[in-house]
Amino acid sequence: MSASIQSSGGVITCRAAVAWGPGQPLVLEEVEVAPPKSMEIRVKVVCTSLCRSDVTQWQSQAQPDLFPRIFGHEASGIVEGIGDGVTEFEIGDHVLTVFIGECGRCTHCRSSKSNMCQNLGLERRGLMHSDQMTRFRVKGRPAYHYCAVSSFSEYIVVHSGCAVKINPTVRMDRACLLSCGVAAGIGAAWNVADISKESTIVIFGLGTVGLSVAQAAKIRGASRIIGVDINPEKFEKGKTFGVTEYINPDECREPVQQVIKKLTDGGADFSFECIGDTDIVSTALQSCCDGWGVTVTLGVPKTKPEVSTHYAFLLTGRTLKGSLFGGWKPKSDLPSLVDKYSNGEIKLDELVTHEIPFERINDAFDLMREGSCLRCVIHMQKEL
Ligand code: COD
Ligand code: ZN
Ligand code: ZN
Repeated sequence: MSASIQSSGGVITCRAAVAWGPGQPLVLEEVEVAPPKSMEIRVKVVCTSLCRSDVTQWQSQAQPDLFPRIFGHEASGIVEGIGDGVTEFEIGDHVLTVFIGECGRCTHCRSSKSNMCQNLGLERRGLMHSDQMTRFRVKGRPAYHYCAVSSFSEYIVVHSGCAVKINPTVRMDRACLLSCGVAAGIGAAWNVADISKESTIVIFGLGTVGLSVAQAAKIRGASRIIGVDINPEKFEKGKTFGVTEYINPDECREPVQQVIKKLTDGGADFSFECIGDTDIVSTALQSCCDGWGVTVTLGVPKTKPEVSTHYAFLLTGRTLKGSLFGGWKPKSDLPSLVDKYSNGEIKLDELVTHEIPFERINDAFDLMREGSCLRCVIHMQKEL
């Protein structure tokens, strides 16, 4: 079964990896992809990497009604079709998809202080922003989207505000990493924490996101970058990204925040929660210093969404900051981040631990769940 384009402006029949229920292995199915509506584009997905939140949401029992569903959101592709009113893209443009868009018109898009577009924000109901409908059909039924992207399909329809045109000479199998996790980590360090030279950093979780915080902190001239992870294998890779010290909380005789306080003479300047565990938010807050310590949260919680901490940790001058997509405005900021990769200023290649053809997409889920994978790039269109 392979993509058969019946007519460029009409419905496309292609393959998609469909989840029929929470946690059920994906099944490659023939799906119909509608043509793009007004202000939308249709994209031929070239590469998609598996992000932790694809796995978290696929496993979650919280929205059992949103199946069959097509996950995936960290992706690069080529514009195949253009809906009415779209002037920004041409057929053949190389793009990254993004899970929060930039309409360019709303209060938040017009403010330099926010990337929380009011029209194209994080989509949680499995539908398209514009009409609350889906563009996929499988076995005669509608299939739900994920983050209004659904890149585990050979062709997808996205709002033109949720795609970013990139330099066509950049490797698509690497640029896709910048469409979510890596950009989120780098932006958390640069935009949200605004790390200063010589500062001390603690990063909870050395997955792709935590390592991206580390490389961004190193570029800013941080003097100590302490990585905390229950998997000791993560430290070796961490060194490549600037991690200078490693703590395994399972091997500590006292709470990890106490260990960090002793190591840093009272606490770090900045700490980052990159695990997706809201209990760690309080640990991260306690690991930074009184007075000016800043904790940035990046993780999408895997389970409990509430954060709880003693008020005293705030009263003594710490700041807790939330962030989504590292504060980047995707259209305004991502192209220059892609250029930084091309110029060798930021690393992506070292985060790609696995590459597989689309047919083996379930292996990517297994690898991430086993903890043996940073990013697995799924090649949608070619045999490997
Ligand atoms: N203590 C220490 N380390 C731990 C613990 C623990 N209790 N539990 C897990 N870990 C380690 C794991 O060993 C692993 O190394 C790391 O934490 C987590 O890494 P990954 O590979 O599972 O996940 P990432 O790095 O891809 O990102 C995970 C986040 C949880 C941060 C995820 O929410 C995310 O990608 N967020 C940022 C991007 C964003 O804004 N997303 C929104 C749409 S996706
Ligand atoms: Zn907007
Ligand atoms: Zn993601």
